[in-house]
Amino acid sequence: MPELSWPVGAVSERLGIAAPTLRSWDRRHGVGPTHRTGGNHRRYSETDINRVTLMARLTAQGVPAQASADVIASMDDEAVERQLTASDGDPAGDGSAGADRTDLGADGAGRSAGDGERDDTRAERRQARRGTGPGVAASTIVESIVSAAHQLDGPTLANLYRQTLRQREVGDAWTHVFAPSLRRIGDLWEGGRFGVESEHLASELLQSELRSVVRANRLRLAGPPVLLAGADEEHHHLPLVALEAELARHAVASLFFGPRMPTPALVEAMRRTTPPAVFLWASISRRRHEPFWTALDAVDWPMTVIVGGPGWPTDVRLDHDDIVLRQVDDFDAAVAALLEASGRTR
Ligand code: B12
Repeated sequence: MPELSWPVGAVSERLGIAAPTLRSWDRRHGVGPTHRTGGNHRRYSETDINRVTLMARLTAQGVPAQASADVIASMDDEAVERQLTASDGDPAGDGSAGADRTDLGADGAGRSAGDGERDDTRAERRQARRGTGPGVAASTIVESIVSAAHQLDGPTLANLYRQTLRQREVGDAWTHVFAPSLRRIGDLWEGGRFGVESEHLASELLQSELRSVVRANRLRLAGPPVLLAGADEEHHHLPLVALEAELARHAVASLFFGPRMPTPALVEAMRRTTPPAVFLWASISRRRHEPFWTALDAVDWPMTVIVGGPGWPTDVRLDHDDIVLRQVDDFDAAVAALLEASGRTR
């Protein structure tokens, strides 16, 4: 039996998307029917309709039309279907259904103007959202972030980061969206398919959006600050920025020293502030003889030293009367250790 196919008007009615928008997605972005009649009229199959439905969800999330179309073009029919099923049952697609999230509709869509999307009114977006579900899976946002970084599309990247932070708490955003995006970007760079300029842009904009969470909470910060630093000679420090933001959400003050913190300077800062905890990040493998451990001899108050990141050996040990050393493997464990050392609970 031949597959049923639908004209534009019927698709428009079924999905609640204006017919001119459907035509524009087809003409400008290649998301449309794979068949036309002899008279050149569009006819959408069920798989075409799935693609249009995903397009509606992505653009309603604030992903610009071309970036959405690029993501969709990179997926086969089964991946599109899986994506739709995931976001039907769970808008985030990662089991976090029901989490507090802000409606992303029209205000997140600023970048799409100028490419034919102006005819998408806010009402149409709302309609599209109602007809097709409220959200998209984390994996699709990751794809969009990677694609925007690749195209050096700064405004879209910033928008995707911002919208993600509006929808998700920092830890959730980091673990399910930002860290997977960074790992993808790192792998693509390693494989020679991504320039370091994309990596820099993706990192800088992410820092700036995470810092806005810190700024928004700065008046609530209380208690003695914990110290956050990158080990000496370590250039990576995004996990520290994410930790700073999450701690700020918990009203825990921190002193942020950034990457490449010289060991003597870190120990001097510890001596001067006697913090309850220090978190030290390392992405790149540490030396055999870590000078930090010896430098900790200067500490004579009870405190916790927490190390995290793939650069640390798995068996770090410290023999010190006043210091509890903890090694953590993920973001949540780092936050829990820092909150505990600061006398807070989640
Ligand atoms: C962004 C980035 C940069 C930026 C850093 C910007 C910044 N402000 O931080 C720049 C461009 C400066 C940079 C430079 C370099 N980079 Co770089 N970079 C990255 C990238 C893409 C993300 C880094 C990041 O934040 N990772 C953090 C999270 C997302 O990843 P992860 O650590 O693997 O996560 C694991 C755990 O740590 C845990 N986890 C995740 N999140 C969190 C959070 C917390 C708190 C905890 C405790 C655990 C945790 O989960 C994962 C385990 O499954 C990574 C790719 C990658 N896979 O990390 C490469 C990567 C780390 N870089 C790499 C390299 C080689 C370099 C350079 C040496 C390149 C060069 N030749 O100059 C220099 C570093 C110089 C130095 N001495 O440090 C390699 C490292 C390989 C290695 N192990 O040695 C990577 C892995 C890329 C790759 N695939 O090859 N980089």
